[in-house]
Amino acid sequence: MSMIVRRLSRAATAGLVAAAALTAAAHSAEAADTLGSAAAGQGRYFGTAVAASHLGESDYAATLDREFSSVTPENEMKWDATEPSRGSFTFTSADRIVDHAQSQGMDVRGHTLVWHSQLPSWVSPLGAQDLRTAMNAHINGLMGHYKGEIHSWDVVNEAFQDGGSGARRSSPFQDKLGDGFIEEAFRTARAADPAAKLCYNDYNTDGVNAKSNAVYDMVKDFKSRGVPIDCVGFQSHFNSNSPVPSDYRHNLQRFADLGVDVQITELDIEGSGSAQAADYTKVVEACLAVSRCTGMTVWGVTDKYSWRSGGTPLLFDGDYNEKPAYGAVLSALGGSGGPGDPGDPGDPGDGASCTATYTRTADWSSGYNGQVTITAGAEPISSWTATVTLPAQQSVSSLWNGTPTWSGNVMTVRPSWNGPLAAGASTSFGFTAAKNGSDAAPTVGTCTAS
Ligand code: 9MR
Repeated sequence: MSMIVRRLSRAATAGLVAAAALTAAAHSAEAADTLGSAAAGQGRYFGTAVAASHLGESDYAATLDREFSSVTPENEMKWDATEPSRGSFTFTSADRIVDHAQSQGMDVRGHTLVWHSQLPSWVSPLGAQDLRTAMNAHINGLMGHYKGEIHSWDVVNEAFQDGGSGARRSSPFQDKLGDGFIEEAFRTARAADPAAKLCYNDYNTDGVNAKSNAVYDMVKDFKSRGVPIDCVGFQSHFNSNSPVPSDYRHNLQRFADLGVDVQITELDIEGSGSAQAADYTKVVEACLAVSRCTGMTVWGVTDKYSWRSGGTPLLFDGDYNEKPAYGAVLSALGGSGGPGDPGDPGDPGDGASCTATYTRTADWSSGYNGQVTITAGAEPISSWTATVTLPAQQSVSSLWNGTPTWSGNVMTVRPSWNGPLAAGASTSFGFTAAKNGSDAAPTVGTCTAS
């Protein structure tokens, strides 16, 4: 199909798109308990990277449609996917994502037009003048096809080097066209779709460092000379080697102060439990503290499809369960998982919950010490109840950090001082039992939370 035909047919569906957006807005008004609706309450979008190949998986699509208000195609708009041979554009996979997003009233971020990676092999050998022509034609091809349909475009991606130099990264564009290729790409992009926000996007620029200083200087220069740029994307791929910087908010703010929007574009944080949740909270709070931070995008729906799946860096586990990090983000966004609203009953599958696990912490011939650890689920909880069934012969002589009531050999334990728990946080109670001839372990029943 030629690009022109596709452009006309995309434009013809615009009325349907507007209707879908209205439906989604009405839905979010009554359900302030999802990432997208909570972020909307803060005047922000909350997005995710999406792969077209997973849209047919019902749990994937259901989680995406329920929670997110923006999507970024993870690979489908890149140069190798859209113009694998010169002048021949293929939009099948990218269109699938855009069509899905529009049917759900979601925004679309375009990613990415000019990048040294995922380039088809025909690009690198081109001579300077030909490369310039090809770059502009690629920008025009993509932005023309999606004209009026993309909220923000990552026009240039990752053009600066890591390390302390603040230099531009070597790439066919840099090496043949020099520093000016970035400016040229932005000018071409503005003309191709004046309605789209034009972003520069990079990683390891999340705190103040030589690389972010170099990007800062470029944005400042662009603003002073009237080169069109509207936003800077901070990818925000974090792990123990690259933690959330302590000056993250300050860095976002100094870019915003140049007169551009800032967006968190590819957020993921390796880890688990309350530590991961706390890091996510820091990121969300930083964005909310900067009025020009217009939205956040996590780099995938579920840990199992993450580019760093081994590091479980996302908000939903491989079975699409909400992780403690999910509750933390929702809470930080002021959603109904917040500390003032634990166990929201209008939130099916997202109520207050806890788990209880048992370990024997000391053992001697006539007795033992047992410990039960209570861990809150994806929402903060105000209280918990756990049952422990002891073998018939055994008896408990003392119990600490909990309040027991007895029914036969079943003890029901409630908190003494340690009822409220943050999402993913843990407490424990302990007890001393006499074996009276039975060395068997007690069984811990279901933990209930409120
Ligand atoms: O998540 C993307 C992964 O599926 C691709 O294999 C990879 C190829 O380079 O790109 C990943 O996305 C990258 C994004 O486009 C730019 N910033 C870094 C992301 C993670 O590598």
